[in-house]
Amino acid sequence: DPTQFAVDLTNCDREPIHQLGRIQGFGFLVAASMDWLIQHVSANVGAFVDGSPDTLLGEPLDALLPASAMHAIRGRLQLLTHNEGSERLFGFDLLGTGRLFDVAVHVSGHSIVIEAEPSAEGPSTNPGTLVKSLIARIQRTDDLSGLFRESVRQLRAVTGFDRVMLYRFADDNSGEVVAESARSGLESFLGLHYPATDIPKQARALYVRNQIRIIADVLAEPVPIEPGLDPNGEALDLSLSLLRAVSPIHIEYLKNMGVSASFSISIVIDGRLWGLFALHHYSARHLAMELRSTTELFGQMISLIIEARLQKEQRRAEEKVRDLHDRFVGKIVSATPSVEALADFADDLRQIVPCDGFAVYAKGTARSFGHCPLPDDMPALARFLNRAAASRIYATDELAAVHPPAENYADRVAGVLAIPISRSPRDYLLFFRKELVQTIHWAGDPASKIGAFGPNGPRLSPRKSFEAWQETVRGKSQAFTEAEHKAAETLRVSILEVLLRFNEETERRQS
Ligand code: BLA
Repeated sequence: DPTQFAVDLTNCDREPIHQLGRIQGFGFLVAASMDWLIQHVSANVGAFVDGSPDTLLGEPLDALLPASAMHAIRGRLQLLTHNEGSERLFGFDLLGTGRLFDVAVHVSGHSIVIEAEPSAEGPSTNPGTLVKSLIARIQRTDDLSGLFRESVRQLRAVTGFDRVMLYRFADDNSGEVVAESARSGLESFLGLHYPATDIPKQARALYVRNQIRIIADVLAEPVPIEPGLDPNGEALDLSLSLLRAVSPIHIEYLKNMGVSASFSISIVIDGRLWGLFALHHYSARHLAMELRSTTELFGQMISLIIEARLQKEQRRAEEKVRDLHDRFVGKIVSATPSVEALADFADDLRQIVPCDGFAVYAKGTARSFGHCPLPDDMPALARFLNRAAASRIYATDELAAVHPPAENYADRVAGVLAIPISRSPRDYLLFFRKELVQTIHWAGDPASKIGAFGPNGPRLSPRKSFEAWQETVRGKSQAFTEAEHKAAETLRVSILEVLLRFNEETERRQS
């Protein structure tokens, strides 16, 4: 029985979070077979409709819903593509009683799933108008970080949550809070990193398919779906559900950080979970399904905008590096080019490949700038590179792992990119980076304000989680990107050409 899975810190990537057999009690769920017989209902159904699990299970759905609702639901189902996603009806008289519901319908396996929650009272802003004005404000920002800041600000204004964060995933699926808008007086999480395990892989996969999830009240008792297993022994798959109750381990995380309600919206780029908006509230908070759907649409539009901006930003960065490169080449051709003289252009070179330290190693001696190994450590590093870099660019974000003597200067250098610039003895331009964790600090109050932790202890808290991330990157620098590799390769070719031409001219003059 999947609902009996005992989850702890060691097995959370195997918890079947889409099949926990429970929903949140602010709405109810009815699942029917393809021939419209009721197969499952949530145990709280009696609070919303005239009936109970006992009287409803096995009955035809039209015993519960009027013909107008059956018609509308059939119509919505036809809008689904390959039975993926869910369709919605807002402010809909589902039961024919005059009471209005927001309704979501989707297909799960061999079931049609209908979820309903009472509609918000009072006038609501037209979703189209709202998204249009949100997007207009965001389009006016002129760079990515401005766009991130504006989007969290807008989401906070629209939802009223106490804190809105934009959480961006790195290639290793760890994440960083890249923008935050929070009610004053709250500790900031901006700039902090968390390990991949904080959002396990089945959750990340689920968030690509179903792009919003609310946890309206971490203290609310989840409501079981009855029966838990169908006659074939299977639990209803709630992947596309809007009412799904979430993993108890994540509830513990939220409680440990003092959060009472959470809402998150996926940012999916190229079919991958690029990041998510994480919204927190410090008391219970429910958002009407219509507003959740509006923010879901906002999430889809902002994903497209971020994708376009990332491409633009990348083009801009490439142009900038090309300009810097051309300027540098212009300067060395008019100087007296020699390998040693390259050190005079340290400032230009450091802009082309960003680093914390730079050195020119030529004819057995080094000229160093910033965070570098000591001169005595350089010859051993050069011998290591002679073996590693067969006249190619070599880069590592964890030098000590491949060259143990680097442990002696781990306090200054964790990663290096090396450009070989002559054959024998081999000379190098060296771009050093320091350990990443040294550059990121927890700025918050060191005394945790929360006294009690759940059964899994303090691990499920942002501070312990940040520490866990620090452990995963201990001894590593920021990795050298593909673009930086390319820039370095272009630099290598240009420098060799300039040096070669100069040597030829010198020889001609001498003969
Ligand atoms: C889900 N974990 C999540 C979600 C977030 C985080 C944003 C999405 C669900 C939501 O909307 O709340 C992580 N939240 C964070 C982080 C911060 C934050 C890092 O506010 C930092 C400020 N979580 C753990 C560990 C496990 C774990 C160690 O930290 C497992 C061992 C599990 N997290 C876990 C699970 C889910 C989750 C199972 C999925 C919840 C669900 O959708 O059912």
